Amino acid sequence: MEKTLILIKPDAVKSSHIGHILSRAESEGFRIDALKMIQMSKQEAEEFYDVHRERPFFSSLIAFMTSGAVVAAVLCAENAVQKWRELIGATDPSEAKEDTIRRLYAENKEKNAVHGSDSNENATGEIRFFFPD
Ligand code: 3AN
Repeated sequence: MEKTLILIKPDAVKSSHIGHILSRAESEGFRIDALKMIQMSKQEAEEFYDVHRERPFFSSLIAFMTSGAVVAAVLCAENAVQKWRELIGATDPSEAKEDTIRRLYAENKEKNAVHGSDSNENATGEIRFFFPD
């Protein structure tokens, strides 16, 4: 069994999609191993998205990610990292496949409803970041 770190981002929290997204995760065979709702500080958001620091959208992304609460969860399944990435779809919801979570719930490339770790190595680091215990 593999683990991945997911976030339900402020846009999806505000538009009342937490339940839909967690329910979809469970119905697709993921087990929720850890779960919490938090308000990220600017410093935490900057650390989490450090790889994007030089990108033109960085400051806007940080403002968005700190604009409201996020839900962080550890999901467990076989091949969890890739399986969740497929379920959420492309970064840009207009390019995401039908019935993917981003296609259903995301507004645009920035406000794109959910996050998922992109490798096992990053999953380990991101799980430790949100669930240090
Ligand atoms: P993904 O979340 O699909 O792995 P990344 O890692 O390329 O996408 O980007 C991280 C986050 O940065 C995205 N989830 C999105 O919120 C934001 N982002 C990515 N590309 C853009 C962009 N061109 N304009 C605005 N925000 C972006």
